[in-house]
Amino acid sequence: MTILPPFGPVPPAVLVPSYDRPAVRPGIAHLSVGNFHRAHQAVYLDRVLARPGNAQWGILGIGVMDDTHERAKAEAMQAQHGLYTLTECPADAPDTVRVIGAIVDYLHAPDDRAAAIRRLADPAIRIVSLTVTEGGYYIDESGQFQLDHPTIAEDLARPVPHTVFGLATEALRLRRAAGTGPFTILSCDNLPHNGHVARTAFLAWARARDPDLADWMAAHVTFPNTMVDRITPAVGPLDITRLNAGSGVDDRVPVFCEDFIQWVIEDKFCAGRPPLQDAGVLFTGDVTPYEQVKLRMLNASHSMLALPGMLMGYRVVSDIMHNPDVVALLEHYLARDAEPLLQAPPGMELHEYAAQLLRRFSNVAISDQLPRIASDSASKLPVFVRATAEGTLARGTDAARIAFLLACFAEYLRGHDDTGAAYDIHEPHLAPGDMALAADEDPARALEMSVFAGWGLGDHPAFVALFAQTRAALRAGGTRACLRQLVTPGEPG
Ligand code: CS2
Repeated sequence: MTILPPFGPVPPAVLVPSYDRPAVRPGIAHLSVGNFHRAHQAVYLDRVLARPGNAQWGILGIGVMDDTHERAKAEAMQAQHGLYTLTECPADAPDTVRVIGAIVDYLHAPDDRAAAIRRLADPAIRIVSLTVTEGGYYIDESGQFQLDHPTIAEDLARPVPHTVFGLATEALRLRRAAGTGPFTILSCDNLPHNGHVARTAFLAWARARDPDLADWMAAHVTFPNTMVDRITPAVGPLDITRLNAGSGVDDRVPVFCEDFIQWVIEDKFCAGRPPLQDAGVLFTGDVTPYEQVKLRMLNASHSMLALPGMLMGYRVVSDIMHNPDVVALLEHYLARDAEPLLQAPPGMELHEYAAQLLRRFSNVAISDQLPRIASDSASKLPVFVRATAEGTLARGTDAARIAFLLACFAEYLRGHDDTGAAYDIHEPHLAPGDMALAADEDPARALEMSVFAGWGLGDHPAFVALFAQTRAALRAGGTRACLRQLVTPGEPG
């Protein structure tokens, strides 16, 4: 038994940090500490800290959202001194449980935002990373930062801002005044060119606040693009009990995930970086092919599972992977729709990547949740599916699978599955009026929803007709029958 305060005794099978944790100081501040951060970036930093000479690269976790869930997480992380268990679940081998020690300090910004800004201004902080979700960058369909969005407009008027853009900008103001130099802003969200998107958002916020400071940021702050990957399910109360029973540790905030992990980063760090290459990170001059493959194959497949799956009554990813029609849908989508528009990154083979995805989704040990993936589809579909939809329509190839997915999204918004069972919809970024468009008696009007703005779908009357027919088929015969038609060779979808 290892005694690891404040966990107390930790069973020998649980791996614990091998390094001198009290000597570790934060060099990275992470904004918005979700499960994904704790299962992904924190794991790489844990590996970095396990090697000698890297004690300056601990993580300061900063909670940003002012809600009870975030506050409870902050209290638990503080009570546990930043420690938590991560259970990694391979498909065909026993789970591994490790205590991750990389988060050495944690603060909840809404408690004292000025203090959070001062911590970011500490010269020891050389990277500010963030995971704020696809919709968290306030970028519209033409790639502009939404300065007139109420959340942003309100924040710009506050002396002490609340948003990640404001916290980082005000910290950079202090650093410039003190001559301590910039930090790198490192987006770890699922967006193409997430560094460019972050740059657009942070600089636009700063420019609206203080053009002179924005110029300084534009000249000094770097925003590397990154591709991140690790399937990390949500953790509910039953999971906590199950995970703690498995680990033998009494952890208030355990996390679990698959055993696959990948991080590809552009090497553009204005204030230095940890030797992440020693921890398995791939550095490259151009992340584009990696992120495109990941977003358009993995994440789009996830949406392709989640939206039809919710309607068919499935709630668990590995369960729906037993449905041969669903597997055929994914295989066809990947091979016929997504792959022809992609370029394989060096050393990668797209068919093999697709086959590996199907194996990852089938992993019963993680039993990932379809509601998690379906949530915020209004932000996800433009990121994961738009390019494939546009490419398919431009090439004039079969758009039936895309019409099916978008039609399932519109039907999903009705809030109940084909058996009538209700589910919760979490769509914080749907614009007012979108729900009415989805429910309009003319099924094609759903294509006017804000989520499809800029896709140009209305310029393709054949697609609009196909979409309307697919919705009619979903309503008339149910999702399973509609899918069966779509994947059965010889029968038009
Ligand atoms: C999922 C992702 O939320 C989603 O839509 O596709 O969270 C996915 O699990 C991760 O990107 C995997 O790296």
